[in-house]
Amino acid sequence: MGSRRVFSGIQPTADSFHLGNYLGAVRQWVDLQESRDAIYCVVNMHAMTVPYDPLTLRRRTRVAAAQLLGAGLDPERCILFAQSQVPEHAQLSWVLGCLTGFGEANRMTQFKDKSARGGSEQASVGLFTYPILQAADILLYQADEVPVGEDQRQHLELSRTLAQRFNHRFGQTFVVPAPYILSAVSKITDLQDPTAKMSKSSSPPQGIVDLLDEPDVIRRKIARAVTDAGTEVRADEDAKPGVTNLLRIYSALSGSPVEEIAASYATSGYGTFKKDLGELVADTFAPIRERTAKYLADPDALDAVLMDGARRARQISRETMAVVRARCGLPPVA
Ligand code: AQP
Repeated sequence: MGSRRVFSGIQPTADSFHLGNYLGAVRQWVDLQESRDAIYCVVNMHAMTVPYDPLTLRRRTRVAAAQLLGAGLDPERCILFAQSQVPEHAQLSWVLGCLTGFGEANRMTQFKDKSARGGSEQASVGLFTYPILQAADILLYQADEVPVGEDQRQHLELSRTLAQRFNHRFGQTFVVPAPYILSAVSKITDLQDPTAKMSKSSSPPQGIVDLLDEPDVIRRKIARAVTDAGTEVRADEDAKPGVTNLLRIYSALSGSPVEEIAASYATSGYGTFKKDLGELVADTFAPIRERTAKYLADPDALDAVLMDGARRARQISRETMAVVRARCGLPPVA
């Protein structure tokens, strides 16, 4: 038996990924390529579900791929491509959309949040059907596990439901994927509002640490992170959500347990703690930023990596879609 397969995607919706994307997803992607059959995707079609500019989307797709490579993805150890390069994603999405109830799709909280932000009349049908395209991304590759942050749990549950429904109606076809969510890093919060998720589209710039921020900017943002009343460095989700978020980040990047870190800053107060954390984040991101710049300096080579990944991905996705068509009563494609 081959190794278990993982699949995950990330949207090119900003000029940089942030600390939440890195700790919640990308770092797991890098680790998992060592032990799993790993397939990763820059989900540029998902980025079209909100208003966008074509040139910016093109640029950000490259920037996203460069950051993933800069963070440690290795095309020899995983498949990396852009979603739009593999047409089977959209094809399977249609099939799954025809199996999804309107009420079921309407219960997705991310759609509610994002459409409420832009005015629900303005929201696109693509934003509404986003989780169905996401299910297609995952099911096409028969993924066993999907490394994501906590915010994606509901979407993943829909992917599981759709896989089971298809299998039940048309015969065993899809692997039912399991979430791979590490609770310690699954919800990194906004530095300015520690009750909200750190988010590319809804956090203010001061609330986000970008992977590509200059070291000085990183140090400053962490130094200005909202901490809570008092001076004691200790984890307490309810009373000290800001400090708790910073402790989680510190722990994830240093490998030391939260309690040990809290104990070592017991007498020094927030200032020293935040200064050291700023250094730690800056030191972690600096080499990633440098490697990303190198990949971006040669866009042709970057495009070639994605194209090669897309070719390899298509060998799998074509096979899945051929089975899906046959099961659904659709003739083969020309
Ligand atoms: N704050 C977070 N903590 C932990 N994990 C997070 N992820 C996102 N934010 C956090 C995880 O990062 C992966 C890629 O996310 P995405 O870009 O595809 O979309 P998202 O979840 O919607 O992230 P954002 O930053 O909020 O982007 P926008 O604003 O564009 O929608 C996913 O695995 C996600 O769970």
